[in-house]
Amino acid sequence: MQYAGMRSRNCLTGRRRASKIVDWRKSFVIDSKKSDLIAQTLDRFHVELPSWGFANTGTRFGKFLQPAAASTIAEKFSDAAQVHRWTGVCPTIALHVLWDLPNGAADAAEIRRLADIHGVRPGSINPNLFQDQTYKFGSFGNPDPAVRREALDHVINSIEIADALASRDLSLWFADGSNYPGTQNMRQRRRWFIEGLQEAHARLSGEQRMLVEYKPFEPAFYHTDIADWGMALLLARDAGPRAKVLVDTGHHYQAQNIEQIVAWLLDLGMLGGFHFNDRRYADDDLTTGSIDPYQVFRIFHEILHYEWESGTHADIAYMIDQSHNLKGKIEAMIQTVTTIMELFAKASLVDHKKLSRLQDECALVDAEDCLKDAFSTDVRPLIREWASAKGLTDDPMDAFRQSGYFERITAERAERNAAAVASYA
Ligand code: RM4
Ligand code: MN
Ligand code: MN
Repeated sequence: MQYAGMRSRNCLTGRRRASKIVDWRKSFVIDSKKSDLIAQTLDRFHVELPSWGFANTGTRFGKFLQPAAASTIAEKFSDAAQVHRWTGVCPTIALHVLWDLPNGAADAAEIRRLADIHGVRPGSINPNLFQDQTYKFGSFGNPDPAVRREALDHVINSIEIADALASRDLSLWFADGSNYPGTQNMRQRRRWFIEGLQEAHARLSGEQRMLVEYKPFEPAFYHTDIADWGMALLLARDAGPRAKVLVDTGHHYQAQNIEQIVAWLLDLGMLGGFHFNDRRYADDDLTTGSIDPYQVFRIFHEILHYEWESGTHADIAYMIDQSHNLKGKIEAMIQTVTTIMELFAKASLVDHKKLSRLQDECALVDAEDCLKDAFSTDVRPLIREWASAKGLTDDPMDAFRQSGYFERITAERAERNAAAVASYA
């Protein structure tokens, strides 16, 4: 161990090591640069909250009902506004059409009213093509043309909702697939998907985009029609220029290199957005960074490295897609947002110029350490500094807990939630 002012010799080179005082001055200079970098990075960082993350959701075996869970869209807006109030980086909420706008575009006026009250805008619009009985054998890939039409009409209605709410992104996830080999024509279903996506794409206007999400399995257990990023990419290209790929971090096989997918999609100009969550096994929808924070850091690093190299801003919709069966809904969301901010801030500290040089030189140890130095930096004091300068609390979780909001909604909602259905069968 070294102490301030102590000098010692490097055992390999025999050269004198710099004293701690010099190190300290150096780190002070770097720290003020770091705090500027982090402030610039966080100033332009937003992450979207999912309306469904505040509701009682569970596993396929059942739900553990929480007394404070939101069950109306008004409650979801109110809860999302809490997360934004204390973190300052969540100005939008993703809406799931069937769950949040059961009357379609007719509900848009109510959504706008809630947005005004709570200061949180509607974000991506998520059609629901998996819940109705009619979708038992799929939606866009269903062999029945009447069901395919119904699915397309729902997507078109969703685009009308997006129009009415000035929402930019239509976020498409399809549960389509099959459970048994030989039971469906996969090539034919691909062509039906192209038809449906092209027709939907033709309805987009203004700044609107279509995000195509992929998932390897669940609810279908033999084949999924959009199983991976390659299929999503090809379908998005077929759909039209406003279609991009959405990467849900929980939708990959074990050991898949997600940041490589991100790097490729960036290079191709086809990365539209993210659904953040974490997983240990499958699509577990655990809080982001709870299992593997380094993975999220590596994803952010690829994005920021791309931006540095290309001198462009990557126009990516950062969204959370989580449901919390055990943790308190709002606390889990604050924890998630805080973690995402930390990992994004860490990634902004990578010395890109140095890293590029080390990559060119194939200086493996130094290049890897360049990345890990940023990951190992405790950015929390710098984020607190940024938050205070913005007039935000420097401890979102504590501020939320002190606010009394949780106690109030628990008292208001407990009775209704206790009467909800929790069973699996
Ligand atoms: C899916 C997928 C979708 C989400 C639904 C609820 O697994 O991640 O994005 O809307 O879950
Ligand atoms: Mn998702
Ligand atoms: Mn999912």
